[in-house]
Amino acid sequence: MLNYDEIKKVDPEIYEAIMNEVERQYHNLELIASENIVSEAVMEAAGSVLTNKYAEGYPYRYSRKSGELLYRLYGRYYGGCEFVDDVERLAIERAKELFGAQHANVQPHSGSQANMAAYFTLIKPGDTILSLELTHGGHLTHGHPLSFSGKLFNIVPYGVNKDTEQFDYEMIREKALECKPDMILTGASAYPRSIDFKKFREIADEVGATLVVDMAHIAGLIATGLHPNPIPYADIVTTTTHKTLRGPRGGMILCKEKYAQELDKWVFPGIQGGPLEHIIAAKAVAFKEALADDFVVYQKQILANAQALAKGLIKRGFNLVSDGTDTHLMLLNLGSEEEGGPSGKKMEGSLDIAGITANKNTVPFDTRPPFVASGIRLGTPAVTTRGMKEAEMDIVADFIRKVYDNYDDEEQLIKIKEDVQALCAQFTIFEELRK
Ligand code: DSN
Repeated sequence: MLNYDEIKKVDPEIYEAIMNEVERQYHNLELIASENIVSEAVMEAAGSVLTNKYAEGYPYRYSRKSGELLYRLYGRYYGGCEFVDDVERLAIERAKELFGAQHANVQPHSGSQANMAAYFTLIKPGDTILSLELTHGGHLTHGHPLSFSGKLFNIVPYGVNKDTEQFDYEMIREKALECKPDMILTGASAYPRSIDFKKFREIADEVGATLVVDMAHIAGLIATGLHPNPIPYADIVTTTTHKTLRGPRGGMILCKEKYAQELDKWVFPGIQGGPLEHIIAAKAVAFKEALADDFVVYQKQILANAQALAKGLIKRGFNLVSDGTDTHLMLLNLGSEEEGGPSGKKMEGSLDIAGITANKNTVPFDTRPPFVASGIRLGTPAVTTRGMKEAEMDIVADFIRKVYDNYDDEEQLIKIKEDVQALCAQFTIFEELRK
């Protein structure tokens, strides 16, 4: 049972901030596509005594003679690791089972660190990466000039087709033939369509590149077979564990056995020091939940809700990038500055006043800068965890239309908030904490 009595006594200021966040999460409609609400079991593991333990190293090492994986042999730089070894081994085994991978490293503190370790395993500074442009749905670590990726590697971006706003594999192939990348990177933070990893593998093979897939957003869909699995095609797959996968905030890397030792060395000691064993325990719990039969029911509902929300928005006159979605997320295209109407930034602020949490996002070929942007990204993982279904998604689409129609009218936005909160109150969370 969740209980924050000790924090209340020891540090009332932090207690107050946490309780304010509890109320915010309870009352607001959470539509940020990369967020979710973890189970109490995941939270308990994340808040456990494992936070006290140093465990630099790994719970196993390879036999020099046979190359065979041997557990519990001199893998750590600290004593007393026998129980965190159990935790990390369980997380590794469950991750491998969940995605059908040969090797898993569950130590990356984040998706960014997972990506960094993956790149360093396959390529060296100065090498060329062909990756998805940020403004077309890519991620900062896929080559933005301010990220390590853009600073250390030669980045050649690919985008979506202007007409379909979807990947055009022939266009990507031509780009690859032109720039001869050392590595091709796919996966996205704001691409609503299914990705054909087989096609990416074929392109990589044709130009002699390695292939990395960042599946962070769609990991839950992949784990349940609702999106094609990149494992058979990619040299290395990276992910976060907290999005559709519904685990704690953190990262993970999956790869073929031939990269395992090099990759592990890049995570530790290459990039990180001591692993966060309490978070690794929470990852293990989340993986167990994801291996259970009802997780596929949850993921199917995420998709059904995304379809219902997209339909509700289109019905109310909105344009969606690529006209819809195959996944948990969609992008509202609010139009350019010349067309009038709110920017992504403005709409994000108006939604916030109405109790709806979402984020501004560039749309393909956006003419506004990323911090202003012409789109809003919406996702259904968190509302689905709360228990909402298709009927509620139509109501949510209606809220969003009302916010759009009144984006500059604070009084109206506050009225909409009352309805938003009434809907959220029907799908309770954190009951014990709020008593
Ligand atoms: N920042 C994450 C997202 O919102 O998609 C990606 O890491």
